[in-house]
Amino acid sequence: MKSGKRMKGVVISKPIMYGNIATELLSRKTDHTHRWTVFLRGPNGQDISYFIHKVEFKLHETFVNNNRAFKSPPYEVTETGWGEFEIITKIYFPPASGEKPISLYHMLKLYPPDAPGQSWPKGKPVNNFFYDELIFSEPTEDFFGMLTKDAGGPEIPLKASGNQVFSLESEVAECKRLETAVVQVTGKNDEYKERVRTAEAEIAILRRDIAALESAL
Ligand code: SLL
Repeated sequence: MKSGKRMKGVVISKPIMYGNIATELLSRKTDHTHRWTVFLRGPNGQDISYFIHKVEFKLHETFVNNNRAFKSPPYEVTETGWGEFEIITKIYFPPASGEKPISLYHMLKLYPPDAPGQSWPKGKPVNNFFYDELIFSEPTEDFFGMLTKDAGGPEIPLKASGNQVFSLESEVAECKRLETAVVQVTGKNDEYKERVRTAEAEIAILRRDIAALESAL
């Protein structure tokens, strides 16, 4: 039986990985300088198609057929080209989900980051991809059924290896980095507040002195 009833208080998140890799073309027949692939996939290589209806990649208008749609994985476009631009990846969910499509904005990166004094090895791919999570708040009963259909197991591996750069371990390390940053920012904040307090006390003294001098005139 179909159920579009929303499940109160239920939140489900699904990890995704999206972005691009690019390699410089070493032999060029046209003005194209790079081969690149933009993709959306499970960060652990896991299937994500069971809760996705369609994925569209909107490329720059200079590309023929610049709106590329996929109803099944792999959700990716490989092209050659000469420039960087923003790619909109629009994810559609099954009609029964009642969910609106989600758009991800990604800057296609072809060139390596600037590292003074270091040269990028010829032919080494440039990676520019990200981990993210799709959050479904109060899904319909039908969509909940779809979202929980996978066999379970960790969504990302315990440790990073090879191409799998996002792991539970790197998540913990990232949390530690954030905690350290929070401590540093809080410390600086306290320090500046103390300086403001001292300065305000000095201003109060000076104001009193000025008032005393003015009344003595
Ligand atoms: C730039 N604002 O000027 C950007 C636009 C567009 C890149 C980049 C087309 C390839 C083709 C292509 O690479 N466009 O001709 O099929 O850098």
